Amino acid sequence: MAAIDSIRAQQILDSRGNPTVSVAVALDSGAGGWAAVPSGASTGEFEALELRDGGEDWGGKGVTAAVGNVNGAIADALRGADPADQEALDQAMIDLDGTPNKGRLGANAILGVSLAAAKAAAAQAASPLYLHLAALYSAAGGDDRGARILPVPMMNVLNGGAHADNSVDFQEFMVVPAGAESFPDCLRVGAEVFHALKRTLKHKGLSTAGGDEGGFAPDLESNRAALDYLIAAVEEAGYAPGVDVVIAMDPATSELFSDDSYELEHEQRALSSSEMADYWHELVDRFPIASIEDGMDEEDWDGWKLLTEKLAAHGTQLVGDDLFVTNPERLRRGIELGVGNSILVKVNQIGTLSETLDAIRIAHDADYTTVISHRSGETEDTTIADLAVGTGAGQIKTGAPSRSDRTAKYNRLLQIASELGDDAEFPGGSVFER
Ligand code: 2PG
Ligand code: MG
Repeated sequence: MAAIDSIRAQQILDSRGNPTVSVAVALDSGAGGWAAVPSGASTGEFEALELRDGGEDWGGKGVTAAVGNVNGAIADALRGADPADQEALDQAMIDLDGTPNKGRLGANAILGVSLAAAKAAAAQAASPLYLHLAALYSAAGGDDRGARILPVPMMNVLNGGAHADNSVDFQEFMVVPAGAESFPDCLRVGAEVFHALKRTLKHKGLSTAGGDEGGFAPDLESNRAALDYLIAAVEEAGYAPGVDVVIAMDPATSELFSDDSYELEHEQRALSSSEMADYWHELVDRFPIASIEDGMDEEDWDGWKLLTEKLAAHGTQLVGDDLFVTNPERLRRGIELGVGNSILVKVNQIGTLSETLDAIRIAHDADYTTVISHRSGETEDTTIADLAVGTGAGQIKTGAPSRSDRTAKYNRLLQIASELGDDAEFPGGSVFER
């Protein structure tokens, strides 16, 4: 058995120019693994804690304390441990932290080690990461989906909300080329639509400057206008909306909710939960929207229930992000209440790989779909691509087909697709069927 020899963290930059944690785990065999931690902007209230230094430097966003926790307490605790026993490593860090939200050592410190250790273990076994993650997932009781399903991507081509400085309230307008036959084909269609959208916006004299996730961030008069532009771009690229390409949205409404109402600032109106549910109903009637994420606030469980009942007949995928925060407990509560039918999975919301795999397993067992997701602040780390294939999640959300922090994940999936060759499966639109 190879054992952990050293764990070294360091502060690096994320895609927004903010500090984040990277970790290198070295084994006594000479094998090793490296990981970097992502960071959100529209973070859910119930996420595990991202430890930031505060103070003057880096606008208070330094992570030297988190780095120190890895190089000190965590490295001391895990030296000599078996990197292949992911659950034991993660549990040791959870125990060492001792808080419910990883607030003492920092979820950013813990996650960096959790992911880097998994990569070291994969390297030691000379196994591609997605196969190693598939083995961990099945050892944790996950359903065996064969580690050959390439995920259907949600590509965020038009950015608003907390991810852009424009006049669009909703955060993400995504194209999903669900009619494609394979992952590489799907990516090509998404990129073609992305370029067509640029031409369409330019033609109208609108800005083609970018938002945090690589999509465009024009000033528009309404959220509906954003959907109109998406449809126009799909057509301009030569595809049929609703057949070749469907739409997914993440309005991130927890960011818009205050005093019991949803404030659509740029449309100058506020909606109650029931009006918000009607609003979504109208939109799915009018546009080929296959998926809505965080259509209600993270604590508006009644609103969520109403939305789920209203849109169930339409077969709309209703994804809980801020609602579930990749947290097995919150997900279980949602399943019991019949709230949503899908979970967004972000490794840094919960802070360990083991708990992430738990959340995916619970979702699959309850027939909830799973969407593995990036954060708006990303790095070159591509772990989520392997996680999507390893767990057979079926869907991934990792931004526009633009900017290296986003394309790194798509490019990793292309690599996996070519490695799998004829064994690769691509679910296309069937991924939304339950
Ligand atoms: C989201 C994410 C990723 P952030 O809300 O789904 O797109 O954004 O990382 O800012 O929370
Ligand atoms: Mg979200």
